[in-house]
Amino acid sequence: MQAVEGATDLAALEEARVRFLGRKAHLTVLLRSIPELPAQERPAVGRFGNVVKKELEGAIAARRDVLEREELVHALERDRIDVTLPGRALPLGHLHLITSTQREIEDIFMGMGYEVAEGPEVETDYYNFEALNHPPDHPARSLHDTFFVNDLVLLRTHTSPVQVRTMEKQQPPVYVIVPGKAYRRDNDATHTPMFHQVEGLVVDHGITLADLKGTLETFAKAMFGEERSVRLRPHFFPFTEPSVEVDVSCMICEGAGCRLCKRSGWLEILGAGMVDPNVFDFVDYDPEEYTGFAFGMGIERIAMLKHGVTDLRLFYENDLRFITQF
Ligand code: 2U9
Repeated sequence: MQAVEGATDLAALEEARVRFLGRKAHLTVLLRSIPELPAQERPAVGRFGNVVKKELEGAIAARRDVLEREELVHALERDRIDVTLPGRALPLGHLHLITSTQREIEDIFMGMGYEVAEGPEVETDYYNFEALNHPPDHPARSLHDTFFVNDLVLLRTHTSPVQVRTMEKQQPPVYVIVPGKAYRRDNDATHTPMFHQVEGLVVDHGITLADLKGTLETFAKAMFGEERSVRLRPHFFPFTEPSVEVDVSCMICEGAGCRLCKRSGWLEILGAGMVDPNVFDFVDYDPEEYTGFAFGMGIERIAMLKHGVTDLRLFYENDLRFITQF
């Protein structure tokens, strides 16, 4: 009983059990030898031996109970988990700079009341060129500049077909911007075969070039800072007349002249113009009643100017060292 009560762990208790109740224990040997005893001694020895055995077994079971409980308490103490500790942060992705720039541009124009429209990237010659006043021999229509699927089907070279489709579906007023992918057979340091554009179209009563300039100045200030101003330079596009290229005052040198703006103080950010009346004829808008302006910008170029990215290819290499900076 002393050995059982004095056992301080389960291993010591098991040792005591083997010693006093195991196959070679005195008591076990004694009980096994009962048949060999004189007949009149057998009942007393048997009874006494079994009482001792029961008592020992009871004491061992009780002690095991106590020791197992103690062991559980220790284990719980040892393995305690602090559930209030913060978890390990999972690596979280984010929008690509092209996508976030596109959304930023969309937000600025939505703030001016524009709707966002989208359309197919695989287009017909009619929507991509003909309805946009490109003559049959325009160089953009050549196999050299455009990805053709067949004679009449192609990858859109700009998002302008969506504006044509929008005008076919609704009457003025139109205030719409069109973000999306465009495709051209170009591949060098400043051109990729696929790129992103946001174009805009406004058609309403009495729209003038002054509305165009005011709108684009509002955009340039929202995108590049309130201190910016814009200037228009004459240009040519088949779908607008007059046409302009639009510059924003350089955000690095504030117009003084630096390396980024090639000493001019100005950076080209987009093209624009008043919608050519021929384009209205294609969609059955009356050019005597309505006027409109349109503009187009490359999202990659806007993102590069705003964030000082110097190589266009970085946008498409998926190098996390670049992507995660934005
Ligand atoms: C309709 C009528 C007119 C869209 C326009 C531009 C000027 C322009 C370029 C900017 C850089 C393309 O991404 S870029 O290479 N775009 O300069 N785009 S006006 O004019 C339209 C469009 C649709 C019905």
